Order: sequence, then structure tokens, then C-alpha cells
Amino acid sequence: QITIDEDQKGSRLLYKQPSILDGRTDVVSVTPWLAPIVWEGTFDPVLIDNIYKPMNLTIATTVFAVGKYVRFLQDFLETAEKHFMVGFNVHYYVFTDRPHDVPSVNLAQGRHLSVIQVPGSNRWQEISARRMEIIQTTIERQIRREADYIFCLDVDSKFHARWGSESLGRLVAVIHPGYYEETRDSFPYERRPASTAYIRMDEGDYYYGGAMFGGFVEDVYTLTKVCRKRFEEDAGNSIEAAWQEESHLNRYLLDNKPSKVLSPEYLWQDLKAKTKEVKVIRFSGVIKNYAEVRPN
Ligand code: U5P
Repeated sequence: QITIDEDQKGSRLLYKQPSILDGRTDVVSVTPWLAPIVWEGTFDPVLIDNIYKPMNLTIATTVFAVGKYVRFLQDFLETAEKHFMVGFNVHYYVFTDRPHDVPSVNLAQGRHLSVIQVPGSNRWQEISARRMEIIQTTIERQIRREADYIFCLDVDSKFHARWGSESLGRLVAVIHPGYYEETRDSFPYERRPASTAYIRMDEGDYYYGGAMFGGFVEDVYTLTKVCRKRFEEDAGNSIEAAWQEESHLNRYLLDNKPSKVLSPEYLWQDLKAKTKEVKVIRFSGVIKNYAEVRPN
């Protein structure tokens, strides 16, 4: 419980004393390279917001809604307004081939939305793959002047609970909800040595979800540039990584360890039952009919 105590010397933030003995013991909350793994109960939301708010940060949020995926925008944006980085400046960049179908959603003060037209495609794999390139060029053109941090998110998702400043870091990744109980040799990494996304069976830290990555704009810029280059190199060799950009992201993060890792609370799937370590689902992928929403 936090109270602001207004005394003559100005306001003071009163909060629970931190302890190094008392806290969550059912989950690991730090990686072996000492990056925090963010779980409910490992941070004090008001305290952490109080640190970041005075910095007057702008958080860029990219989201692709190509083809029929525009239908997911309304829920995505409405729930983001309720739960995502509330009280911060947020600039949404919506990439779509159907600008007229972008819904008008009431945005809170300090929050903006830009629609950026991108080509459609007949192959969903290509839409997914081209995201890295488009994010890279949009950072070059405008985002690096307009924001401090960036999050790149999947549109077929909804926010259900707070996603706040506890998620900010230099390079931020999220643990995929489907594989955190598995051993690394069963992760769906790219396993063909011919691909630049190749990961050996005895390597790998976690399986990260491609539905979210983020961090400082310049760190994400480098990530997108490298992944795009490797994707194009693979294409030149007629190879497409098993899970397109997710495979390249996992390869990149193996070599460039994230400075903050978000627990699966930050990337759940509506079709997956909640597990005991997940105390709160903050963001999750909606159930969709692939045959109906994808171009083919
Ligand atoms: N996407 C589209 N249109 C498509 C396929 C994918 O916009 O036809 C974008 C969406 O942002 C989606 C993301 O959230 O790529 C990942 O695609 P999927 O793996 O969820 O289908």
C-alpha cells in the first residue's frame, strides 16, 4: 500500500519496505545474466511508475493490421487505452493496407495514433517477415525522433490488466507461454544449419515470443536491421526460417541477451488455461480462425 504524505517539506512517497528475504519463491525472477524476469509480485507498480513518470517518456507502439487483421484493431486499441502504459505518452503506429478501416478510438491525453500505409500481401508469411523491414525504416524516418522506447506488438491480441513501466528496458523480450516448461532441445527454433536463424540443440536460453519485442528505440533499431538482413540472406538462399521473424528474433536474442525479460503474463493465449504461476494475464492472443483471417 502506497500513500502520498503531504507534509510541509513537499510530497513523500510511502511504500512497503523492500526485502531481500521475502518475495516470490515459486518462480525465477532473474536470468543467469542478471536481467529481471518480470512477474506479478516482483515489483511495486506505483513505486516504479513514480521513477519513470518524471522522465516524460514517449513509448512508440507498432502494430500491423494488414488485410483482414484490421478487425482486431478496435479491441487492441480500446484495451490498450485501459491497461497499456496508462499515464505515459504513447504513440501508436498502425501499419495497414486498409487505412479507411482503421477504427476511431478515443485516446487519452498524451496519446497519439499514426496510420502508415503498407502494401498488402497474398502470403501471411511475407506480412510477418516484412515487419522487421518496415519497423526499421519507420524508426529511421520518424520514430527515433518521436519516442524513447518502442514496443512491437501483434494486433490479434487484447490487454486484460496493467502493462506498465515495469516493462521498460534497453532490450525487452517476452517468454512464449507455450514452451517455458520445455527443455531447449524441444523449442521450435530454426534447426537447419543453412538458415541464419539456426540454433543448435544444446544452445538457447528461453523460447521468446515473436508477438512482442521492445526496448530503447536504438536497440530495437539494431535488432530489426539485423533480423531483416538475415531474413533477406535466407531468402536469397531459398530458405524461410521455421517461424519466420520469431526464429530470427530468437537467434538474435541468444547472441544479444535482453536486459529485461517479461514473464508469460505479458504474452498469454486465450486458448491456454491459466497456470498456477501466472497470477495475472496482462496481454493475450485472441482465438482466431486462421483459415478465415489469413490471405491463404
Ligand atoms: N498480420 C497481419 N495480417 C495478416 C497476417 C499477419 O496484419 O494477414 C500481422 C498481425 O499484426 C499479426 C501478426 O498480429 O502479423 C502475426 O501474425 P499471426 O502469426 O498472428 O497470424
